Amino acid sequence: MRNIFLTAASISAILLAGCGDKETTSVDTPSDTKVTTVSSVDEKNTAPTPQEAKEFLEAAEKDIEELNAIGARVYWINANFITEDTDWLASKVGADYAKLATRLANEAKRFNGLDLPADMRRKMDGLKRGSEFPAPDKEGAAEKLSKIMTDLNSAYGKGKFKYKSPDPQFAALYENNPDGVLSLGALSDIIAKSRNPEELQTVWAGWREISPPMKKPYTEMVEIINEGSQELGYADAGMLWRGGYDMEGEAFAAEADRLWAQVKPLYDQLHCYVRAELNQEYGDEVVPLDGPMRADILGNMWGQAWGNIYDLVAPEGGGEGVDITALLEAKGYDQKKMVEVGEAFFTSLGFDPLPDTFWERSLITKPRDREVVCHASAWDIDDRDDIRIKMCTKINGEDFSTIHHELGHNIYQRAYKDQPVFYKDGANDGFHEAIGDMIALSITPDYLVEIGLLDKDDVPGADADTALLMRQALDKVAFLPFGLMVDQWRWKVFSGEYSPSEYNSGWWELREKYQGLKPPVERPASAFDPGAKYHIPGNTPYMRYFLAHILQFQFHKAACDMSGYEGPLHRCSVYGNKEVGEKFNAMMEMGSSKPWPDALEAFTGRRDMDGSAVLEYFAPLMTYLEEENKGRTCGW
Ligand code: X8Z
Ligand code: ZN
Repeated sequence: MRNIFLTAASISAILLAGCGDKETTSVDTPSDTKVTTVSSVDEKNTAPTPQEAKEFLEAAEKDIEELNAIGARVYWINANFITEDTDWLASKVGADYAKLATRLANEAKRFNGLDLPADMRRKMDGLKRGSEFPAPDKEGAAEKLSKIMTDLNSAYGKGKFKYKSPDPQFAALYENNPDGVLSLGALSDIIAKSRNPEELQTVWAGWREISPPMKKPYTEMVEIINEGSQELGYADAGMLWRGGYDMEGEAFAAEADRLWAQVKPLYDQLHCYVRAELNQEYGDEVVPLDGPMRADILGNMWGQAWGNIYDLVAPEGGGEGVDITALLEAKGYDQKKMVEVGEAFFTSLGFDPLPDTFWERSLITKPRDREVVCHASAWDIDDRDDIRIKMCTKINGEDFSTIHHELGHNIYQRAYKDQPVFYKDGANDGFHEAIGDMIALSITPDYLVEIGLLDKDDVPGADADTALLMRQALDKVAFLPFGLMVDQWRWKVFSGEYSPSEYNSGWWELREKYQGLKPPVERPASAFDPGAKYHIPGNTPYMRYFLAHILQFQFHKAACDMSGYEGPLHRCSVYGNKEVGEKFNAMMEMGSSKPWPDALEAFTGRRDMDGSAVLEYFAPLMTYLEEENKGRTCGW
């Protein structure tokens, strides 16, 4: 995906691939008093006219489109073939983006006092926000920033750790790889499937050996983008990021806290239950019942989604739920078939099939012979129809969901392709992340029967609801505090509340506070554990995923209501419902042309983000968890 995106709605559109989408324009216009740059337009020193504003926006749009045409392709090639040369190219084009964003932000300020039509004002405000990673307007700053960002991204993509597992279940990881140098995909397989705490700890700590060298450049990057943000009129880069939600930055931070408070009781119950179950598996030494859990025993490299330990925490006597990995294997699915089935969901809603170029140009399996950024992403190369995904897909349930996630980005990108480049973006960045996830919530047992993955006789009855919900909660509920804490950390880094010497301890302070997790082993002084999570070196803001984990349930509920469905939300699938598809498209084709509450209202009828659909979806599980946790001391 992108490395650098300019926030100016459009600019970002450019570069960003689905995994990252840029933010929308903002009504939270910073004051211009701190701007030091004198643009060429300013030099004219004449009062601008609406006609000049119109011409400026037209020229800006053209400049952005021209750079996008090159930038998107350069980033694509860099992410698909990481070499010295493609890094050089990406770094060069990133600097061009940074300079363009800075220039346009400064020039747009000339029109501040002008009474403009709302649409033109929105575009101007978007341009004035510059980019999420703004370079200060001084010689060499854009180049330096872009090189740091490119190098961080590529360093993560090339990360490896040498580890030879004695466990025969991992023998396949060493075929054609006798040295045992493992990349993230293989290390993640071990974290997902090993039940040996020593092995888990070794692999967990081993992956984190990739990131200490990132700390110095990351620190330099923070200084540069803070300076750039100050020139744009923000106190620091965190204020700039929080200002991207059609409301004051302070109000947005409060919104995030409010949403978390709504869903936290559900997380607390899940944490309590999972800790008790893992205690039974591993004993008091590994999982003490009165403190945070070890982050390496939850089936995921970052402890952000826990579905891979379902077998350890499955509710007793509640049926098995549905194991999608087993179904995919049983029916002989390959990566292409998984993507085709994802596509078919969208076409069932009335969306056009993916273009031939999607199939010709996407990357859906991990290449053996070159370095690629494996972290899944979706791309919009020409701002129109050349949409693609890039994903080192594994044949399992987790990646089946991720395919829907990525296709959601592509479908959104195509839906807003007729918007001006300024508005080729999600209503807010959480919307972009929520589209495909909302579709994946419709992967119910009945739906699986309809597409031939599950036999009719194997549809679990109502007695399996707890099991079905447990599987979902392990991924979706467990994610919520992680989704929140990543940018709580970055905001504190940007504001200086965490100094470089506190980067790692601050990370763990928040991991414990929000997730109730701790490292399995004391962290060395050199550790930079945030750097071992893609979005930190990949420089992708993360609050979007927290918002998406709220919004996708809001969308799902609205869609189910629309379809006239009356049963429990977790059994609802809107597969094949054209009315839902039409309304979904109406929201998406707005892009970021209107404040996000307008888009939310277009689909759900309400204007605020709200966690009550999450609570409704998981209500039967909450009852179960509370019952199971009776007599236990919860919390950490
Ligand atoms: O990064 C992603 C997507 C691409 S936008 C695969 N996600 C976050 C992550 O992996 O950390 C989706 C869920 C959260
Ligand atoms: Zn995404």
